[in-house]
Amino acid sequence: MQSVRFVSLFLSFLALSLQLSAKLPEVPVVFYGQLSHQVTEPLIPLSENLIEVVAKLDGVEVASAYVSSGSDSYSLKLPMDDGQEPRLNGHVRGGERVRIYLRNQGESLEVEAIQSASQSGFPVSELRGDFVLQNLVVADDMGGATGLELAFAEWAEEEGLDTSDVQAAMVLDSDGDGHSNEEEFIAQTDPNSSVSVFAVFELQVVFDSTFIRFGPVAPDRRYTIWSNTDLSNPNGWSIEGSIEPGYSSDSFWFGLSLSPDAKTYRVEVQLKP
Ligand SMILES: [Ca+2]
Repeated sequence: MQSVRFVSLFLSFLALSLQLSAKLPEVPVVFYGQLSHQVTEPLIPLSENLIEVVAKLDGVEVASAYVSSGSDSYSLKLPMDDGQEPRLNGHVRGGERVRIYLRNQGESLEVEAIQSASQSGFPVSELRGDFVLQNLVVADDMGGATGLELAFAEWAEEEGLDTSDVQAAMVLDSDGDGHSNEEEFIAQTDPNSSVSVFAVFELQVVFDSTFIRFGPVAPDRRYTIWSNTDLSNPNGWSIEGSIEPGYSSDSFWFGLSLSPDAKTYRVEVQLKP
C-alpha cells in the first residue's frame, strides 16, 4: 500500500511541474531609455496614444509601446521565444537583432532610430529578463511638444485647467475675458478670472518725460512698448523700448522720451527670448 501511495504522489508532482513549465512564459527583455528628435530636442508627447516605440524583427513588428503623455522616457518589452521548435510568431531569440522605430500615429510617420539604422538593429540580450538602456534619437520632427506647450502645460496644471488636451486648452478662453489661456500664460494673468487681464493703465507726463504704466509684470517675460502717430497706418508702429523687469508686480512704470506728436502706445508681452 505504501509504494502505491508513493507512485501516485510522484505522478501528481510530475503533472504539476509539466503544467507549470507549459504555463510560464519566457521573461521579456526590456529596452528602455530616453527619446529625442531633431537630434537634440527631447521627444515629449502631449497626449496618450500618439508616439509609439516599435521593434521589428526582419521587418515584422514584434513589440510596440506608447510613450506616456508628458514623458520622454520609453520602455519596450520584447516577447522572448522559448527556444523550442516550432518557434513562436512575434517573438525574438537572444542574439537576434531587432530594429527600433518611432512612430507618430497622428501623422502616420515612422522613422528608425539613428543608432538602430547605423548598427542594423540592436542585439537582443541572451540574458533572461535583461534591462537594456538604449536612448533613441531620430533626425526627424516626430511632433512632440514644443517648449512653449510644455511650459504652458505645467502652468495650466497649477492653475487647475483641464490639460488632457494641451493644444485645445491653449486656444480656450476659460474665463471668457477675451484672452486665450495661452495669452494668459504668456501675460501670467489668472485664466480663471475675467478681471485679471494684461493692460496699459495710464500715461503721465512729468517734466520732459512720459511715463507709461502697464501690468501685471512677471519674471522671464519681455515687455516691448510700441508707439504710432498715425493709426490709419498699420505699419506705423515703432518700438519705443523694451524691458525685462525680472520680478512679479501688479504694475510697472516705464519712462519714454517726450514726443511733440500725439502718439498711441501699446505694450506687447512675450516670453523672454
Ligand atoms: Ca481668458
